[in-house]
Amino acid sequence: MYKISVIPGDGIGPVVTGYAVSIVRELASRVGLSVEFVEAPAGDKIAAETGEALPRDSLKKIMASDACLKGPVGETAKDVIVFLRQKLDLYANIRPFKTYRGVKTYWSGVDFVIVRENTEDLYKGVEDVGRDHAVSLLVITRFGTARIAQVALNIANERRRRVTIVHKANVLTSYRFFRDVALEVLRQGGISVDEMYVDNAAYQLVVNPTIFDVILTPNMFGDILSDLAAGITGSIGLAGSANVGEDKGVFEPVHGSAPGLNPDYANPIATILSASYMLGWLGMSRRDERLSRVSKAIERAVESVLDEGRVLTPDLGGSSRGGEVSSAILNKALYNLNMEK
Ligand code: GGG
Repeated sequence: MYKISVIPGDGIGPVVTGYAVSIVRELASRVGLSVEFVEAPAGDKIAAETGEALPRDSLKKIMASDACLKGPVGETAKDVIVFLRQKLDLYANIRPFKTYRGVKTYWSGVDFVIVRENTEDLYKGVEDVGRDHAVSLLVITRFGTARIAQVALNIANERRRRVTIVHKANVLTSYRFFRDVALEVLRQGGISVDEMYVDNAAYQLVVNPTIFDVILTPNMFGDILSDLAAGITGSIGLAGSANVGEDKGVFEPVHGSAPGLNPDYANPIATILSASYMLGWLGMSRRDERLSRVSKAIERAVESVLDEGRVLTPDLGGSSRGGEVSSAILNKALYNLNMEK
């Protein structure tokens, strides 16, 4: 039995996490997996009700679960996801970006992963604010950089074996340190390694995104470049992510809670893909092939739906509801699982 904690979140969060949970529940039962979902409220809404963005009871549920699926939270990101990354030492934030045939984009053939260091940099939260000043400490350690570089290396070895370290070494010595430590690790790996200033990386992502395979970057640059990368793929509604450490994982869409959007028309794919990454990670860490099969079935189903381009939410130029997209993905994933038999 696997226990999955679910943070429904704010805005469109409860609706998109609901679709992802339904898909996982249905597919898990088909391969004989027993999965229990435990709701762990966090975010703006629960903060308004209780005064706590991440109530103690929710934290307990998350820590006691095998993995957590998290919806977007509104203004309380710092108290929820940034806190969880620190508390559970989820040091690797893995964010894949791809273009699909049925989604209108300027570029085709884009396929890269941003590997974002997730516990250090300015997001460490070492800050001092007074009436006339505000200071945030930029923390980069050898330990933190070496372990995220190792993650980038491992991912590159499963892909096209190329890592681009993105930094700002010409201005900040902390980022020069990040670059140098990352280079030490990656040069031992027998893969192709290059480096780029973050400003140039932002430009190259817009004018030449197919050059990238794995981008390794500190926390804040990873946050910002992720939204840019999502824009290249047609919509931030397609970008899922994994926050993982040695034995814990929280999986979430890259997008925010979109409070102005009708939740019925929100794109659920980022959350559905995040659920697929969660099952893939759990399958590897628990050595359970059934989880990996469901994960792959979902990912392939998303790919088919987006390649066909017939059932798309308005962010992708379509007129379908999130529920129709979710059903189309579930049907294709069921087909994928049956075809394996
Ligand atoms: N990029 C859209 C968004 O609102 N993301 C939520 C957020 O800011 N999360 C904090 C983080 O990823 O560091």
